[in-house]
Order: sequence, then C-alpha cells, then structure tokens
Amino acid sequence: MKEKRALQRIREQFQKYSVQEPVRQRRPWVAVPKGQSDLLASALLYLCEWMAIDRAAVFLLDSTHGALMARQLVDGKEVLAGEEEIAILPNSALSRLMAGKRAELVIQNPISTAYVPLRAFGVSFGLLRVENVRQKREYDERDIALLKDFAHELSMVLRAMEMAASERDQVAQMQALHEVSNAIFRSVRLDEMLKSVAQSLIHQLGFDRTRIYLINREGDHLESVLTLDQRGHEAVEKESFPMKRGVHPMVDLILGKTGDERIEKYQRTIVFLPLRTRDENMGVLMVDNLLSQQEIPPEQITILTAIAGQLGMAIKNARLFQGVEELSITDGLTGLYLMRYFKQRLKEEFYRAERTHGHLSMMILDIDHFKRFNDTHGHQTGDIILSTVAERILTNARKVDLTARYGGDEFVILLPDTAAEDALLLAERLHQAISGIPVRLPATGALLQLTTSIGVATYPTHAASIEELIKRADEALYWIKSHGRNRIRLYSFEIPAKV
Ligand code: GH3
Ligand code: MG
Repeated sequence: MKEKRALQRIREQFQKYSVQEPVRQRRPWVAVPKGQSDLLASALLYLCEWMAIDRAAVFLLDSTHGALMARQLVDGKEVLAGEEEIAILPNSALSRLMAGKRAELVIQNPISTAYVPLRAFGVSFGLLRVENVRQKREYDERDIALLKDFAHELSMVLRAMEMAASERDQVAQMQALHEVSNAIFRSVRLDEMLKSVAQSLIHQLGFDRTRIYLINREGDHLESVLTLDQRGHEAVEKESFPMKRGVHPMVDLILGKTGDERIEKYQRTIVFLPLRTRDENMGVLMVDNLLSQQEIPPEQITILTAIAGQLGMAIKNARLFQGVEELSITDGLTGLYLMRYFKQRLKEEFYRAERTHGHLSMMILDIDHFKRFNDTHGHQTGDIILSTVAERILTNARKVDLTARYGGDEFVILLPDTAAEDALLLAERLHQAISGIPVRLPATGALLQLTTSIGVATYPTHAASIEELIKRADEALYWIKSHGRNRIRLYSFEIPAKV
C-alpha cells in the first residue's frame, strides 16, 4: 500500500511539470546533469535511497562489443568506479529480456538481484540492475512495478539527451561547414584564401593539421603550398611530388587509381581529398590528427568532401582572377603598375599617412629629351630605354615603394612613411642610376647617355591632399625642365604654380 502511494506520488510529480520545462526539472533525480554519467549517477543514487536498495547499475548496449557495458554503478550513497561487462548469451534469460520477450528478470539467491530493460520506441538499449548485497530483502511485485516505472522514465530521458546531443552535433557540423565556406569566399587572392580555409578547418573542425597541395602551373608536380597546425605554425619545408603513378598515394588519388580518401597506412587519423573541378585536377587537401590520434569520423569526411568541392572551384577562380589582375594592373612594356592601380594604392597610402600622422613622399621622374632618342634611333630603341629606366627604378627603390608608369616617358614613385630628406636621398640614388650609366643597345652594343629630371614633394609638408601632392611633385619637375634639366628638385613654395 505504502509503495503504491509512493509510486503514485512520483507519477504525479512527473506529470505536474509541463513539457516546456527543462527535462531536469521534471525528474527529481536529474539534478543539473552535465552529461550522461552525471545523469545516471544522480538517478541511481536517488533510486537507492527511494527504494532502499543497496546497489544499482545501468548497463548500455555496446553494439561493437555485442555486450552490455556498465555505464554507472552506485552503492548506497556512493558512486563506484570500475568496469563491468555482461555478455548476452543466445537463448539466455537476459537475451529474452533484451528482446522484449520478458519484462524483468529476478534472481533471489545468493543475493537479490533484479534486471529490467531500458527501452525506448520498442527497442532495448540497456539494462537497469539492482542488488541487495547487505540486506536480505527480496523483491516483490510492487518493487518490480516501481523499478519498471523508474526504468521507463530513465529511458525516456536518456534517449532525449542522446537526440539533443546528436542534434547539437549536427548543428555544430553545419555551422563548421558554413564557416569554412565563408573562409573560401572571404578572399579572391589565392594565398589569402588558402590560409583562411586552413585556419577555419583547424578551428571549426578541430583537426591537428591542415596541408594544401596544388598542382603547379606546368602540371607536372604536386607541391605543398601551405601547412598550418593547431598553434598556428606554418611549416616551411616544402614537398613536391612528380605527377606520376606510384610516386605517392596522394598523386595516385588525383590520377584516379584509388577512390579511397584515406590512405591505408595511417588508418583513421589522416584524410586526403582531391581538389578538383568538373574537368580539372587542382590539388589535394589533407587534414590529420596524427598528433592527438583522434579518429576522424565519417561525418567529418562528408563535410570535408563538400568543402573540397567548393575549394577546388574557388582555387580555379582565384588562379583565373590572379592572371587577369596581373595583366590589367601592370604596363606591358615596363612591368610597372598602371596609373589606375597606382591611384588606388595611393589613396590607401594617403589615408594611412593621414591616420598615423606620417609622411608620404612622391617623385615624378621624366627622361630628358626622350623624343630625340625616338627620332634618332627609332621607336624600338625608345622602348628599350623605357624598360631599362623602369628596371633601374625598381632595383633602386625600396620594397615598400610603389612605382608606376605615369605615361610616355614619365614615371611616378610613391614613398610611404618617408619624409622629404629621405625622399631626396632616394631621388639622388635614382638620378645617379639613370643619368650616371649609359644604356647599352643589345643589337649594336651602342651606348646611349640619358639624363633625367626628378621632382619631389611630401605630404603634409607641401600638400594637404592627394591631388595637391601630385601637383606639387609635377611643379617641381616642371621647374627643372625649365631650368636646364638633369637634376632633382624638392618642391618649395617659391616654385610657381604650373598653369
Ligand atoms: P622633356 O625633356 O621635356 O621631357 O622632353 P621629352 O622629349 O622627353 O618629352 P616629350 O613629352 O615631348 O616626349 C615624350 C615622347 O615619348 C613622346 C612620345 O612619342 C614618346 N613616347 C611615349 N610613349 C612611348 C613608348 O611607349 N615608346 C616609345 N618609344 N616612345 C614613347
Ligand atoms: Mg621627357
């Protein structure tokens, strides 16, 4: 009678809570569980106290072992550590219990033990076992009824938790895929894109290391272009494999020998995926967990396959874009930047100088009487002179300086972070390099002596805007042109404005 009331009370308590409330509030034994083992410990401790049972345990079916493995053991008020495995022998009482052919299994000797299955949606996935090891109390029908009720509630909570976890996993995986896709489209520049993809593969999917190999432009080698690990280190050693069968399993993968994305030797901790478009092999994406030895699960391979597909296309686009970009921003004759691109970079540098209160200098360099060379030696010789001058500018400028062909025989050089005095030093060097050394014509060996004029101006010393900076440098140059040529001149306010 007493137990019936107790059971009734438990049922009422379960029913009292609405469905919307978190699961843990509906079950008195679900005290803020962090995970399955916390939940089980709390449930079993509650059960022992409530039914005055000595020991309780939950076993869950492990399909890879074909056995029931202990997930939580409780003795009175104590949670026990330790492993226990129950084999399910064919045609045993336990196998009938698990198959749903019997509802409970009670053994009264030598110690009172009762088993009830944990079932959800018609499938047994585990077992609840209770034992009276210290007290000599046998289980009666009411005990069994309470146990079954408890097992049912526990089963429901376990399944709900599992479903929530797998849903969370799925959401996390989708989020990771989304993040990596974003990384792919974050940049059209190949090197930047590959780096941001590698970073997000490591951060979002937790791989130890990512490496990207690309087939070179000649198409005869597969080369490592980027390696990134968890600590953000970029490996420097480069790998290069000839594109021939049998050289490396990865090359075979591209050449289509094997369809398997895992390479046998490393089993489950390394994955290679071909990067390809519909009609072209681009390279290989490798991820590994060699350091942590964490198995890469099939779900992640599915995601990686989707990523590899997008990445292959993006690499192809980036390569196309890069080709087009290089063509359209540089001058065909001299290889220097064209003005359109230069002006864009000038804007960036100008704003940077403004923000950092730095200096920005500009030089305009013009070949003296260039027209005469054209007229005397021909247009082709003129071209040789122009490309020689461009070469000399490039070798004498610093890496940070931006050099463009301003048009005709005029060149412009932007010197970031450079005040007037330093700009003059560089102008001196350039003037020497061009006016001091004659140009040798390859066809005849003839030597042509050039001279050049260079006007220099600096922001904010001489100009307050981009237009003004160009204008001041140009005025300094114009001044030289009307004062004998072949020298350098820094803008000063005595120089008359050019009209
Ligand atoms: P100054 O000392 O005043 O600068 O005299 P200059 O003769 O250098 O100046 P001008 O602007 O009169 O002449 C520039 C010439 O450059 C005119 C043009 O025919 C020639 N030119 C422009 N672009 C090219 C080119 O790509 N190749 C060749 N060979 N000549 C070019
Ligand atoms: Mg000229």
